[in-house]
Amino acid sequence: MSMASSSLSLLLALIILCFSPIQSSNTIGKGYRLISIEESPDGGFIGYLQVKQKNKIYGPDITTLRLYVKHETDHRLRVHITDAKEQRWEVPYNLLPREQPPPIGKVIGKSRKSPITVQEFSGSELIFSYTTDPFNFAVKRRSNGETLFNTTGELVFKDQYLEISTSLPKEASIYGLGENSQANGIKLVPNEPYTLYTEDVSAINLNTDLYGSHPVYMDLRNVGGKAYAHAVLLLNSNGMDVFYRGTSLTYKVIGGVFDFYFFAGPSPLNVVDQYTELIGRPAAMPYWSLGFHQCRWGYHNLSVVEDVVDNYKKAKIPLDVIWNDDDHMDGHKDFTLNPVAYPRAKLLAFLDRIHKMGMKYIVINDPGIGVNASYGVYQRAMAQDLFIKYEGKPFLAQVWPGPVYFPDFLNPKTVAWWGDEIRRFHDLVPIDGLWIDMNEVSNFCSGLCTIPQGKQCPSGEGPGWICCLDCKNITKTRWDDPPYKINATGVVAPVGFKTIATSATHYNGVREYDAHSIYGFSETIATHKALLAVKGKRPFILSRSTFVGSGQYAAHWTGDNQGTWQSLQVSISTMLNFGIFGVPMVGSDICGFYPQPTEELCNRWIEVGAFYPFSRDHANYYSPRQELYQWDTVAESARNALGMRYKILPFLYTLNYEAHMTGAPIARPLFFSFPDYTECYGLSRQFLLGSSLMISPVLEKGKTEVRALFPPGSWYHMFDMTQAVVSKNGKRVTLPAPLNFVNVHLYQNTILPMQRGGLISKEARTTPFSLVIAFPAGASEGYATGKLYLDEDELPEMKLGNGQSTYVDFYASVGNGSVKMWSQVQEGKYALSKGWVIEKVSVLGLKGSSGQASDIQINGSPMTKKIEVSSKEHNYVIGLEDEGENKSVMVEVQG
Ligand code: MIG
Repeated sequence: MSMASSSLSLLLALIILCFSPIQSSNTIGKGYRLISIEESPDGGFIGYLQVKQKNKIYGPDITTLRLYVKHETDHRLRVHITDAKEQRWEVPYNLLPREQPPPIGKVIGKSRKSPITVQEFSGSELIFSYTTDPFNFAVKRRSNGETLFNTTGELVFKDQYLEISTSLPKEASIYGLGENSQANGIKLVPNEPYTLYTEDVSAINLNTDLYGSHPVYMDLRNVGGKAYAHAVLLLNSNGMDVFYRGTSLTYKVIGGVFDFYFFAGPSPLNVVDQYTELIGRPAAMPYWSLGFHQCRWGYHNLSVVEDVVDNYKKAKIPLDVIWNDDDHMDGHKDFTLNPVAYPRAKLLAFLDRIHKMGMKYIVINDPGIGVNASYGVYQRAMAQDLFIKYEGKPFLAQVWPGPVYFPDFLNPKTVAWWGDEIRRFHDLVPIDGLWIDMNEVSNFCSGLCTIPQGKQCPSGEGPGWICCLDCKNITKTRWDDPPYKINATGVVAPVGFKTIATSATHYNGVREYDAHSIYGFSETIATHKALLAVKGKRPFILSRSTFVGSGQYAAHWTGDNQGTWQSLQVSISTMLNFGIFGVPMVGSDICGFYPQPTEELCNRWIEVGAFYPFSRDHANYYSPRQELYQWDTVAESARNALGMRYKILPFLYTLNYEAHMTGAPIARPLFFSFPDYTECYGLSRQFLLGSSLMISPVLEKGKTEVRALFPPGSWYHMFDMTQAVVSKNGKRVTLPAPLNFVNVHLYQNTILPMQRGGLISKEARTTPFSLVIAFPAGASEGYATGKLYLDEDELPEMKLGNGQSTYVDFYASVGNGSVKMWSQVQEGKYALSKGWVIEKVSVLGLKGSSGQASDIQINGSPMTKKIEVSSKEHNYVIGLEDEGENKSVMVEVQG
């Protein structure tokens, strides 16, 4: 981590700030008084806070708190508040590596004798200031003086209840705080509680806490026509309610510490860069994972799976990955094969066949390990005592296999055992990735259960998901029944409901109460480690539960949605939020998980889903079949939309690289590219891939037009590049959108690398490239840029400099009657060795008719078509590189 700003922050600036008197919004206490503050040797500041007046509401106050403030980088400020005397639970530093605050209990530096009135100290772009009595703090942006965070009211800090509020200007647009299905779109709506606690609650439940916990928000403000974005993370894994009231935000947290990180931005892309610098960069994804995936719960045997693959081929719909839900398992037990429905020899032959074509195979895996004395996986875990415990015994729960115990992934031995089980399973079935489900963690029962005497608990679907164990209420400790009740599941459901009892214990005495929301995260890390070791390749993991940092290891799908238009709409918001959460590889079950989509809906869904970063059709056990070839119209829409996806795979892969390097989301809200354009701040029915490819889908029944917002500039129609929308100041345009057709537009100033496409990404990848150069329509002067990253995509690392990757920056300009294009190539040898060529260059937007070029020559040869430079003689080698200047002119077009 950078220590760059620490010396700056040593310069204590004594500036008097006037805090306006603040009306207290809580009635829980009188807050804290700052009694001392001094520099800490690591360049931060340490202060002590004394409670002003004790009370017993939600438990006794913690008398003395320690405040630790540090400018960790020029753009990141940390404010950490904890008990001054006792170590409290924090998100484990081994799971989410980051700087550690100085240990508590030690007074560092000299105590300041003189009373402190109001002080400010600063480093970098974020200025921290505070008042002493009551203690409050504020964070300001240096460059424009804006107050970003300004605690109001009185701080509350009890063992099981922490409360803090900040005021917000009315004009702030707030995004994030999930996982949550936001019916109102990406921009948070005031007066909704945002509850964060991982829950197995179907994603069709709107505005309620779902599978993941991401206590981070982005705040976008337009100050005098210029946009500024910043983000605030409260790094805390305990359950919490965040109340957003439009002009304030209140956190009510049931444990842990206040560990705030402020990220200065100022652009949305800067924010995600700074955020993922802290929490971990999004995972490198193998190329094939950007292809299309087909899954379903209820592929009853291998022949069905084989049939699905064949039908995709017949329908000429692209397919890269075929999945199994738990149907392949024996009695729903992890790491097993059903010998009748999925005989191993046949499965291996099938995998051999599809692997040869370049296709991949992924199966599901649940954390619950069947309690079954003859089950090796169980035996080996029992032998090492690896399960989460309650009153000294493994905590009994029920999931698909019937009675189960949950592995405790906070125990390093569990991580090793899990790795070994994955290795054993991989020896049995050479899977290409893992899908980890039910890891919130989900339990069909609540409470303290035993296996009923003389009764067999059924496994599997149907009755299998009704709790059959004998259960009684847990003896209520304050962990099972905390004084403040978060709004878990949106209904009054206590913590511990249909999950592990919150008084259960993990490794080292850690309480489930604290670690609940990192269960899936800890399993994800263990799974990633295992797959990497077993396969030696870039792992692909799909996880339902996520936490801050999960994106470094896994992709995410948005859980159990419905085959409804609303679920289709909501999928866009959730996807865009996960981009902000640092989990850019995300998508929803295409055509809906249950009960079943209409043919029309499935058409529209694949037209959106073809542009999800993670694109997978998945359905429930009880739903009718919904593979894309099941309806002729859907098959056609799929060929159109996925056909386009497979042509832009090199672009998507480059976006994955960008995400991995800088945290930039693959799918982005429009405000990422047009932050000054306030019209798009709440836009949730359109989205961008990268900075300039805009998807404007139909999201309503019966519509054959779409009214889409076009931010200022020229937008070229991807399915007919002679068409352009020229938007001078930003406008809404009604576009035709027949059933089989989705509107996708490319923004000016872009060079888009494409290939010919294909039915499997492995093949599509070997085809020649084309470049689309989009200038502002009709401009006499203009420029365009683009980039392309290529590598050996199954190598664990995605980076330049290993001899197996190439990076190209493309540039083009138009001016003085001529179009020039050139490129800058890094590590060109790899691309050259692969023989990749550019077969076609299309130039859009040249003067003349609407967005079309005329009389253009390329290296002296006249163009045959109007807008396309297309000639066999012009095979431009991407890797062409002038070693000396590291730059090569690839093509010159004369206007
Ligand atoms: O209790 O494995 O969200 O995608 O098909 C349901 C069966 C368990 C939930 C997942 C869903 C999956 C299903 N699982």
